Amino acid sequence: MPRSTSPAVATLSPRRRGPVALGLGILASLVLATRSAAPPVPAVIELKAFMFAPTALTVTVGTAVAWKNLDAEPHTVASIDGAFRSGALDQGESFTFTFAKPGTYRYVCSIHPQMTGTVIVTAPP
Ligand SMILES: [Cu+2]
Repeated sequence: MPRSTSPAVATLSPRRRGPVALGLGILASLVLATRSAAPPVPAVIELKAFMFAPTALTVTVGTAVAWKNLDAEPHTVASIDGAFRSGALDQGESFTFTFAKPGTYRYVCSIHPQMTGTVIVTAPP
């Protein structure tokens, strides 16, 4: 039994669909633009099991990075070039440094120098 064509379908002309398609196009562009930007990274580095996690972190200029000690042992965060240096962080304590200049910042725990990490600071896009 043949189905009759619905008048509602007939009114979906390209002209009617135009604005919707345009809107979806803009939405898709926004999603793509968001995706192509640098992915959001956690600006928190955990100190646990005598390691910095993540070992290397990339952030943009102006980002505040927080190091949080989860170990029962105290740790410090000391940049090799002297850009930043925390005091001893007991378990649960944090140290925060805001990176104002692009560059590669290598750091260690001054108590356990085998603990090393890197923060890479990039200029804003
Ligand atoms: Cu340490």
